[in-house]
Amino acid sequence: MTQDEMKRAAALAAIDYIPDDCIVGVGTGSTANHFIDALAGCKGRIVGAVSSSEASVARLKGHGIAVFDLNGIDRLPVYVDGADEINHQLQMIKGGGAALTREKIVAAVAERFICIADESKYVTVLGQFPLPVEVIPMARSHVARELVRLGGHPAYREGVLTDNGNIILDVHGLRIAEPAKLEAEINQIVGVVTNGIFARRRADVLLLGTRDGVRTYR
Ligand code: ABF
Repeated sequence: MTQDEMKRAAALAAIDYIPDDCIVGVGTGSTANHFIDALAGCKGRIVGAVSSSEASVARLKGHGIAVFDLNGIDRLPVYVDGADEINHQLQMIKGGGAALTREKIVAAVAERFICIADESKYVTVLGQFPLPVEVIPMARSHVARELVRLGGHPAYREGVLTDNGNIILDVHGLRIAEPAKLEAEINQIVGVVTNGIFARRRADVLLLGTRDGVRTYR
């Protein structure tokens, strides 16, 4: 089984978690793309979606799925998205696709976060994947210096602007033993919009695509 087949299997399994007649929160990335394609097959039983990126909006609309503004809805029963790393407490690093801030906003609203991933994403300690931090452009050097003080090695992601018009610093060399603490510390740096640690709002369910099938963790 290839990595992409494991991603697809996890994405298909997420369809069982979608209640009828609801608006579904939809994430970003190649695993989320498999989920969007699967959602198209049962679009008659949902009202529509809210999305965490312009790329996913385009894919949803391409399938004829209605896309709603998050500000216009009362509740969001479920959000389905991928991750760059997820630990055994279902805390994640996200943002490899640069959509972390919108992902965190949609995740905050959702009653249930279903993470879909292939087995390579499941780790004991977060931090092998460089931590993405979205930063207001004029604060780039200041934030980079503060991230060095926290023990990281930030790298400017050249040529990338987020959907919100900001830049991304990818922080290498962190061993994230206390994800919730570091999430809060980095968010305190002036100029940071948000960082890619999802610990305060972790996933509720992980559907992990493995060579032996999809495993469920709660
Ligand atoms: C989004 O897509 C992210 O937050 C994460 O960066 C990425 C995962 O990528 P993929 O599904 O392509 O492996 O969910």
